[in-house]
Amino acid sequence: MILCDRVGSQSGGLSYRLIQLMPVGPLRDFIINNPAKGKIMRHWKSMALLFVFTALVSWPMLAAGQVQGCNTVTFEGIGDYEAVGAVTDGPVSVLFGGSWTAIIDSDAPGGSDGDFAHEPSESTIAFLSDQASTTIFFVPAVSYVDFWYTASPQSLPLTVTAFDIGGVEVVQDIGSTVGTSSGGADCTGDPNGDFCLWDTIVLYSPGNLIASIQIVGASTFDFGIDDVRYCNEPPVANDTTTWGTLKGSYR
Ligand SMILES: [Ca+2]
Ligand SMILES: [Ca+2]
Ligand SMILES: [Ca+2]
Repeated sequence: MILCDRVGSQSGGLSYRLIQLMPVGPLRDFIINNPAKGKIMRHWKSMALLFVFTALVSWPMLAAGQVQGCNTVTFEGIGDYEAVGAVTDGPVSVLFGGSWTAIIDSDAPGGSDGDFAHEPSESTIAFLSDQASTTIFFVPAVSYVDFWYTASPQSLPLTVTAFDIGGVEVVQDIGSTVGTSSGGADCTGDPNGDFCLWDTIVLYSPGNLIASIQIVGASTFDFGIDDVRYCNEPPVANDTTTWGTLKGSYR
């Protein structure tokens, strides 16, 4: 609501009119509601940002086919307890809601109290510091998303749902692997870290329909994610031929 107030105070300026032009859906909600983006919007860069987002969302046929191969958000390089924010690598921007926060392993330089181990890409992962803004957007939309997660038993099952640009559910996956040694996972730290066992979530919806995803824990949000990979087509595995057999076999 911060951005909404600020935009409103501009008495119908260009930023406000651009937002109104965007299709109603989760991306529009993100720009309006995300506090981190609200700060950005106060500056002149907001104009360029809005033009890019509006163009990408308004011309999906143009955007489709621009993604070649896959890209991965590793969270490396983001500071301890810094908001993840927007990550652009190639033609797709991945926008993490303001609740997504980077955290560095306590065993690694720059880390403080990251209580995890054996992260897929050392030594930074992301977790939800609260539940205020938890959606992850892909602009433009993609066909395939996978990522690694580690979770406490209280957070399981993790329900991961993908939505199209209109907010309609397109595909869902469930994570049920206990990731903490204190919760019974057969793993140790590196040398420290209770969250030490990782498993994968895979979402596939042909036709570049995945515009956003939501990750919801059962009774808590005590989980972390790493290596969020996104593609226009499922990655080719070593000796598998369909995406359904990829899970747990291609990494
Ligand atoms: Ca560790
Ligand atoms: Ca580590
Ligand atoms: Ca990482």
